[in-house]
Amino acid sequence: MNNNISNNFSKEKPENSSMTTVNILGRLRIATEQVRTVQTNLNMLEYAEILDNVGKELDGILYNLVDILSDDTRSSEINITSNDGQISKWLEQTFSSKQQRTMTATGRFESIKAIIQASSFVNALQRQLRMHTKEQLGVMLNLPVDANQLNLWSFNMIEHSDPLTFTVLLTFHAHNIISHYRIDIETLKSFAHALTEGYTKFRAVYHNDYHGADVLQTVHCLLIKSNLLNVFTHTEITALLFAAAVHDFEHPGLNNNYLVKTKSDLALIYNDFSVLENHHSSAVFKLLRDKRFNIWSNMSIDEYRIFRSLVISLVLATDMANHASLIERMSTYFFFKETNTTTTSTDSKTLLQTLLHAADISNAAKPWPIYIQSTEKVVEEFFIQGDLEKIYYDDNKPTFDREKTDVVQLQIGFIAHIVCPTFDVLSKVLQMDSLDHNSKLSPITAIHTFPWQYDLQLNLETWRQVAKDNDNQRILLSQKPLKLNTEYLQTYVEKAKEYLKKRTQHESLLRCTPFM
Ligand code: 8BR
Ligand code: ZN
Repeated sequence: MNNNISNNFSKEKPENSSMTTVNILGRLRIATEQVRTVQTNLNMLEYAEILDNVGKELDGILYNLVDILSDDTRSSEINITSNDGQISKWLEQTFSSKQQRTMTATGRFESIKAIIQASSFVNALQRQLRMHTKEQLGVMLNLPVDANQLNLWSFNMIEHSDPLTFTVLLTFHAHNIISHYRIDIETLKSFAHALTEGYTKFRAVYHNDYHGADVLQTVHCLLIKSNLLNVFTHTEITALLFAAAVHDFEHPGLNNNYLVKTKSDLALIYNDFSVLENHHSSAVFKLLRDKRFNIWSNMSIDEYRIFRSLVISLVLATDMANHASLIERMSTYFFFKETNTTTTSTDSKTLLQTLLHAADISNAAKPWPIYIQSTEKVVEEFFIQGDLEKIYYDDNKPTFDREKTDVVQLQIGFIAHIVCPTFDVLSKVLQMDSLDHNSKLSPITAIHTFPWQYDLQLNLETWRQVAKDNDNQRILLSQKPLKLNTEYLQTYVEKAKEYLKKRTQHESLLRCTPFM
């Protein structure tokens, strides 16, 4: 029998094979060469053996490739097309990077398959969690919000005062963090107050205590509505919630680009590298050194080391420059789940980072009234930066010029190129529980699988409807500060709803019609 083919393949197990790109390309070339030159006079058994060997070799190559692709020191880029060249440039510069980074891995999943298969919706842990949530900590501490409200995707943080205090207390209680680490409630309250002081220090319009609380609540919501509670360790869940709460601590309302460009102290301290994110993390750990705020005093030294390293890597990953590489890594893992052939070891950290990143940009995936309030704030913060660039740095072409920036195109670009791909990858990885059945804001979400699915589509479609009319001045009530005409925009929300309804009907019709 012609056995050349098996002789040419390495007998190593795929996991042990060398991982250099050159090695992989060489092995791939041998594999394709052998298939191309296979003799035609073989019997079925011989063919089968050759195919089996080729299959094994390709498996090994795939293992190696995914390890290379999932290496988070690699850089990724995104290609963006927007009607507005300046907006495309901003999206590309802000959400992709060639920066190099090494991070230490902690817990590992056996495989992406394990993530998906690990749990069913109704499981002991989740039931336990809901029990805890029902205990009336809110009543005990006289909090303005009850725990069940925080379980809603459509929860609107803006409607409540002192948001970090109740969100930290309720979410930490719901995930058993207060009792597990024997955290003193007064210390936790003092910590939440100190956190709020840091978030409000620079009076940033958007990156303030509301944003911190909102990201924490959103991460909590993603955890309790998905199958993830079974997948992560308690330390990982604690690190994720804590990182969410602190991830923009002491944000000055100016972005990394500005801090680097103006040679700020912070940029010099961190050598231009994820300047803000380094500061958020460093400053909060400094806060924890103070006994009055140290909520982790009962955590063991070993656990604290893992926890701290994880929190740092999660906060650093919120640098939007990591967006492209993060989504690429997450998609690579999903590829293996989809092909259903090979499983590969993957990193729980990547999933935790993706969850925090998604929560960080989730305002665009929330019901329109919540999203539009956040947008007004985030864009006004951009414009204040633009004003400063013009006044103090004689910059005639600031990234965000309140006179010139097309807010509609900015939002279309942001949602279509950044938010949708992020939530798409989450939709593929997660299984979600039933949704906000009592949501008044977007009742239609209840029939969809994911809480964000409908709102994301509606928000994007609304801006597309606005863009069609090309009447951007009418959507503004005031240019300085930016005030959007929400009443007028509501007419476009209605148009978008109609459009989506028709499109859904059309799609279901197509699905029911054979041979179309
Ligand atoms: P941080 O909150 O960590 O800064 O990351 C979120 C970033 O996403 C913002 O700084 C901003 O660049 C971008 N972003 C968000 Br969130 N909402 C946006 C919106 N509605 N329009 C444009 N960019 C947005
Ligand atoms: Zn943020």
